[in-house]
Amino acid sequence: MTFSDWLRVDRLPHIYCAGCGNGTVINCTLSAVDQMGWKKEETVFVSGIGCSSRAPGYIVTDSLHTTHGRALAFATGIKLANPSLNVVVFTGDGDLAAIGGNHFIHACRRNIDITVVCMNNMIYGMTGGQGSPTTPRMALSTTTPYGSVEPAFDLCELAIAAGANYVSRWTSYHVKELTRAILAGLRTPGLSFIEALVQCPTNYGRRNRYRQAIDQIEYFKEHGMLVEKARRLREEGKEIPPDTIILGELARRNRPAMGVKA
Ligand SMILES: Cc1ncc(C[n+]2csc(CCOP(=O)(O)OP(=O)(O)O)c2C)c(N)n1
Ligand code: SF4
Repeated sequence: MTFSDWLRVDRLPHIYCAGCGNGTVINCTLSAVDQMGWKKEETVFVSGIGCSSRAPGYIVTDSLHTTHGRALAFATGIKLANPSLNVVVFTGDGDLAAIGGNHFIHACRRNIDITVVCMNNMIYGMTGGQGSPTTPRMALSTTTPYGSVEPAFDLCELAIAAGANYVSRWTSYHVKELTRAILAGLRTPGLSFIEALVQCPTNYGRRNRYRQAIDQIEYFKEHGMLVEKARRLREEGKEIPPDTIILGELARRNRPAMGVKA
């Protein structure tokens, strides 16, 4: 099989805007799932609400497109009721860290054996571009027309602090690395969290100097720094520019996990 065998082609065309980064993340995830050799009838995709959360609707397996922010609560229920299922969650930064923030930290604390792929476009895309918990300082959105004054969450640091077994960050530019990271997450027992920064040309890019999708992808390429290099620079007492995106595997450990297959 290839990743395209997992797509529900009768649901096409999809709702995504031209240049949206979400499709890249869906492809990377399906490629990783395909490499696991999982059966479709043993795999479930779960999501909340948002552009990112529309992803399970395009995949042939059983899926739950739930209420906003509650994907992890539903995923927890599926996994605890039937641990033999492979459960993958698609979510957005608003879905995961705003309305769903409480579910996020507790799913990590419980270390439930699911893989969570967050398409972080730093905005509420579906509802027209409101600021989210990951909107960078001074970024423009419909709710921060003079620039966001709030500090943004680092989703990966949050997942690590809360107890997830595997945590990694890449972007829609880093297709091979992102696919490998998702594969590593699928293989790791316990909660795996993969953050994928994605461009949203419609509601983030055009308000923040990235008029074309490629402009934001180039930003990801130029501002990404491997975590190993960032650690080395810190050890040497050197400064890391504040807009640096730290990339790579940020945590891999073996805390006791819930819902692991027998
Ligand atoms: C309980 C509830 N509150 C608010 C909404 C409206 N709503 C739909 S999607 C969304 C935000 C989506 O943002 P994000 O999760 O980051 O996904 P994106 O669309 O950016 O991929 C909101 C607030 C809703 N559907 N349900
Ligand atoms: S609004 Fe943004 S996130 Fe939503 S489909 Fe369009 S480009 Fe993608």
